[in-house]
Amino acid sequence: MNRNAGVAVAGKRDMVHAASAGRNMTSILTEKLDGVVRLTLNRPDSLNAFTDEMHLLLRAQLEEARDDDTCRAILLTGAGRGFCAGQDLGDRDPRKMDGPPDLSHTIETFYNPLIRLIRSIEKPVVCAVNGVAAGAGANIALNCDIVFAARSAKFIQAFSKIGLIPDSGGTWHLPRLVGEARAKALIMTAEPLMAEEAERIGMIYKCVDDDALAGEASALAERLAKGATFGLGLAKRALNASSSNTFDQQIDLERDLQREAGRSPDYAEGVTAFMEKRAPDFTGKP
Ligand code: LHQ
Repeated sequence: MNRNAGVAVAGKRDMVHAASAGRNMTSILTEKLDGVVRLTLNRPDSLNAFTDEMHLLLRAQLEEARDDDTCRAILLTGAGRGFCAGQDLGDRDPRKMDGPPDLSHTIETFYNPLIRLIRSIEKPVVCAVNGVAAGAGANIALNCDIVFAARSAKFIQAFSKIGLIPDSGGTWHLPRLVGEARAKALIMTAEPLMAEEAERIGMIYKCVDDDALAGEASALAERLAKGATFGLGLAKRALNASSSNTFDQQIDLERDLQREAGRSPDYAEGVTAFMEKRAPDFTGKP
């Protein structure tokens, strides 16, 4: 059993906000500390399975973090023993419907906007997978920039067990991250993949001991938040574009983005600090 209860926040909090999803339920916790906005999926009794309301709250919090100049990195994690079990199936139970559901509506309204948003935010998005990540929960994690997972966590492409195909970018990320052979097997068998193996095959950045997850993920997010975050955002833009660009298009894009990066105060500060043999003091400003 995973002993993590999400990523705990130590020290002084700049802001603590609990986004309420009604009926005394607080489905997204938002905390800001040292330039990092930490968003915690918080429906632990359902392993943080997504409701529509939770989607809207998470999206709103992400948009706020995106637009907040003092937020320079985002950390996503889950409360309790799971990270996220994907869609709350109780909310999409065909027995409660008049006819066959149109799941494309759910994807279009909730999952795709969330996935696109995370990918488009030009700030590092770190994910701390504190326990099981199943269905869309697994693929939302893989859509983040840097993924840590607790040793007890597992990733399950659970979709095939209920007759669905992977969504939330799973069919895009998985073959790129782990190769087509492994992607097909994970998708078709829905077998759990333990965090250690996920790291070994390159699906995630790092598997860490359960007790170390909160500290390691927070430390990296805080370190990135103090870094040259304007440049990190441009690097994310370049990486996002690389999969659909030709080599020539990509190196042209690198040229253009490097022009922007080179004009930033962080470049001036980085080189000055190097020459003066001192630590840089980056602002992340364009
Ligand atoms: C849940 C869920 C859950 C509700 C655990 N919903 N309650 C997009 C488009 C539109 C519709 C469909 O979906 C999608 C995207 C998707 O994400 S499809 C995939 C949906 N997710 C799944 O199929 C995973 C379902 N869950 C599981 O297979 C297991 O719960 C896993 C393997 C994640 C964890 O197993 P255990 O550790 O044995 O925990 P558990 O099964 O006992 O779950 C704990 C509780 O959480 C339990 O409630 P209870 O009241 O009995 O304690 C579950 O019912 C509830 N829960 N997942 N997705």
